[in-house]
Amino acid sequence: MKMRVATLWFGVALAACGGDDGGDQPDALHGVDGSVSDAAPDDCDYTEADDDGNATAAEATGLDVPGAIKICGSVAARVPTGQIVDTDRYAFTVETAGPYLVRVDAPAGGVLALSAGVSLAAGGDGSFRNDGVYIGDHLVFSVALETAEFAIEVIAGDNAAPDSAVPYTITIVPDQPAARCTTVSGTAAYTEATDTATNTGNDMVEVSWGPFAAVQTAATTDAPEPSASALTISAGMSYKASGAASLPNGGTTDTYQDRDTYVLATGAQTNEITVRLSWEGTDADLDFLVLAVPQGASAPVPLAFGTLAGTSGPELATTAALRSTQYWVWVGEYDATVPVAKPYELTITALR
Ligand SMILES: [Ca+2]
Ligand SMILES: [Ca+2]
Ligand SMILES: [Ca+2]
Ligand SMILES: [Ca+2]
Repeated sequence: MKMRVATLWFGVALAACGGDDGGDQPDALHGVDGSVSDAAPDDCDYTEADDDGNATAAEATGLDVPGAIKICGSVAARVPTGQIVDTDRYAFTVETAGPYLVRVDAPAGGVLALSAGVSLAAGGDGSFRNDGVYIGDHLVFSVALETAEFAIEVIAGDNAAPDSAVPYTITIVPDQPAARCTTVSGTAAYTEATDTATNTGNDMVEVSWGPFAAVQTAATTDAPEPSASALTISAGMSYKASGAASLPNGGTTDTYQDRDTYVLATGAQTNEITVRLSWEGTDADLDFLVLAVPQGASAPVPLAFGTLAGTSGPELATTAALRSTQYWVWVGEYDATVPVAKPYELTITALR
């Protein structure tokens, strides 16, 4: 991970929450109506017990992985402080190092502005591991964890107190991201086609680290690859796209060389996607982002990061997504390496 730290994702929620009907939704967190119980399901391994205290001290759940964990909590109907309605932290122990898949389901959440992240329970610099943003009805992310005590932090934001508490469940299970998203043989569903002779035809986004920033290019001559039709992702299916980080490249305006942007679309039943970026050799550090399609000239909001620091692929990331919605997948070759022409392959799949 290139120096990313935990982020408050309210801007993401504003950009991404639209509901499955595709309509424009207000950006506020809305409490559920009275017909939805906020009682915890009875199959919880642990139930939130100290809502006031868990903003500062993680509740000790006594749970450990690789056994599956299910934590039940709720976003309190509290007047926000600095737009934060509720922060809930829970500690758990990792007995076996490896990748884990974290989900926060809040099907009654409506347009919750909610994020969750995993960090070392001890805190401090370098403790952050990964996070995800709530989109539609849940959030999901994969995270590699070492043997240690960790805390998962759920943050809910709004401009006013929700009408009522919003229940959620956190599940943490062992993950096999590479097996979930294996490469696809045969002809690619889409091949990069509009990068032009300068390799800047599809750049769209400049990405910098330290601190992280993603902004649209100043150029008005670039456009995303017209790949939405070929890359409409149905749940349970996998799709291949092929492209190349090529020379010449877009230069040193950011911390990447060639930058390539593709449009993908979720199918009517698809509410999360996994992206895999792979390449041959160990002489280039390729990264990708999944981005909400920006409105106008606004900065595109990243939903998932495939940005490990290293020249050995693949990069993998999983994110929640709205159904029947377009997103950008952006691929870049990181500046730290000597520029080389590097073909790559994207695999995009959906568990659900
Ligand atoms: Ca709390
Ligand atoms: Ca709470
Ligand atoms: Ca290219
Ligand atoms: Ca390009």
